[in-house]
Amino acid sequence: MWLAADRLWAPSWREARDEGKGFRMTRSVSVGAGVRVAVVAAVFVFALAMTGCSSSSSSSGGAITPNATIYVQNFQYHNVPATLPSGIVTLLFQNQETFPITHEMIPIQLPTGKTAQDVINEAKAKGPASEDEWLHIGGDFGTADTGAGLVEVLNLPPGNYAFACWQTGTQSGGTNGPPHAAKGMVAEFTVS
Ligand SMILES: [Cu+2]
Repeated sequence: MWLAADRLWAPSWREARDEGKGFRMTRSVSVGAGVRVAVVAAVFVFALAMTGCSSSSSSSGGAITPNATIYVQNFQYHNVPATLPSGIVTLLFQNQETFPITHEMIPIQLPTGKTAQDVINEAKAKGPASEDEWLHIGGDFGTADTGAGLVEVLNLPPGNYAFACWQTGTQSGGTNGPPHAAKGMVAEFTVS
């Protein structure tokens, strides 16, 4: 059942991303098909919960209870846990800007010795293309416009990671500003 939903739904999701950033190369760590399906299924269930059935409080589908709710305001992530447990973690990412803009929360691995500041510096120096310098963990979960949110399900081994946003929208409505990572939209976290 979820496999069918994956086939129907995932391609249009990826196409939408490709249209937004045609040059972007997806370079994600290969996770098991089961995890990939679980991620898609989790987002799918969340989407269903957000778009309908609001009167059904006793749904048998099982509501998602995130381990943490992270939100973005003023091009900064807020409430990013300093440490997350290894294993499967569910995070709700919400765009709570006061102006219309698109954000994302892409998990990347930080190589030994690298910090969020390095991600910021590379984004300043190389622009959106700097995204491909970092190993994407768990893939590209898509974007959230102001007022919207999405669920990310991660299965991470111990290590150092960061969330970052390479979207290029500006507060005044432009589309080709610096990647938000260059404005400091990067947050480190540790998995132990
Ligand atoms: Cu952003």
